[in-house]
Amino acid sequence: MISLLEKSIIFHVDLDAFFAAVEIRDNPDLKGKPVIIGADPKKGKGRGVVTTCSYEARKFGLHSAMPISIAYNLCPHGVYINGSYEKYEEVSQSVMHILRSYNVDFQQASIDEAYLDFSGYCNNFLDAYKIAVEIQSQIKKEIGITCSIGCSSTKTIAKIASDFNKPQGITIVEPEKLHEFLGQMDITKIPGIGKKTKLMFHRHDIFKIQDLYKTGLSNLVFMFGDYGIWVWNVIMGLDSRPIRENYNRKSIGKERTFMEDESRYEVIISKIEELNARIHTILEKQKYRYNTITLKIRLTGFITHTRSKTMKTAFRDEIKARRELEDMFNNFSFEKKKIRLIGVRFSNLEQDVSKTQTLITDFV
Ligand code: TTP
Ligand code: MG
Repeated sequence: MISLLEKSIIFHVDLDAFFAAVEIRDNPDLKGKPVIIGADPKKGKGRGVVTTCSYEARKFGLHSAMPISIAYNLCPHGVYINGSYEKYEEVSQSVMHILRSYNVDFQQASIDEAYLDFSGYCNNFLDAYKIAVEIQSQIKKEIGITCSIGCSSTKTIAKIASDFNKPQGITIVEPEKLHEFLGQMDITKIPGIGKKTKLMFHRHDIFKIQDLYKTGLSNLVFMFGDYGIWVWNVIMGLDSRPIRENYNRKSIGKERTFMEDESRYEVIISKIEELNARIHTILEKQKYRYNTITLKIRLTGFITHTRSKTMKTAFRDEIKARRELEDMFNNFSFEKKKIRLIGVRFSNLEQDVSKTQTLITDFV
């Protein structure tokens, strides 16, 4: 079946094993080795999780969000690196600069992915393929890392396509090949159908995308209401979400200097909680979600340390943030020094999507 959006040519560019790729680029000795970015594994006793890992590490079953202790047990000989978010942000900006230079509608979707609308630029999907090759080789040559590219007539299908053949893949899905491409995939390949929502479909014996096609629009609407319409539009290549530049690097934070340098755990923790709560009131009011949480600790003598954690998906959750901040603080060893100042910051802000727009998040 041919989609109504046949003429749209949308790219989704996603960097391969991004944080790990930057570390390997900067230290060629790591090439070919399982490289894991995340918390300190402390010989299997560490807390925290894997942020990402190289494809060599993935062969041992490692993946993002896996507890670092499990990762260590599966791959004790891996190279474990804490990572430097600032460096990755810088590399990300250079990549985005290259992509923006194509001067087509552009939307950065996270630190390592972006959408581009090449509809007016390419005449057909063969042209699109040539441009994809060019983008890949330019990023490789100028930045020294690789990416995978998906290309189709909607953002969602382009995203599924970029993930289809990683690393260094190019996957073009022409509208008439959509059913063939998606049919055998598990429904969780659709961004927006996760571990919980899939159960809703399983109850109706829908496991693969081809089961959704077989069910048909009217049954999907009967079963799931608006959500059924949304999923149908996705698999038919009809969800025409606009490409808009909205990735926002703004941040919001607060800090407090103690009247006297402080060492009491409860006092420091309650100050962190207070700052967290105050910032969340503002974030709530201004409808901002964030990807990165940073805790700043200044010790007596002005030595300042920061600890950050970045999540792939933006969120706004005071309790979760408090837990993350407490973890960062508990893992920080300040060797009996007193604390002069404490700060909390949320960055990589994204504004909530307007209610008038039909996005996955409206349904999930
Ligand atoms: P992803 O694109 O999800 O992963 P990736 O680039 O490491 O690997 P892939 O080849 O499968 O695309 O995320 C991009 C970067 O974002 C990743 O390198 C590390 C970071 N990240 C987090 O900080 N937290 C997370 O939960 C995830 C999934 C990623
Ligand atoms: Mg990636």
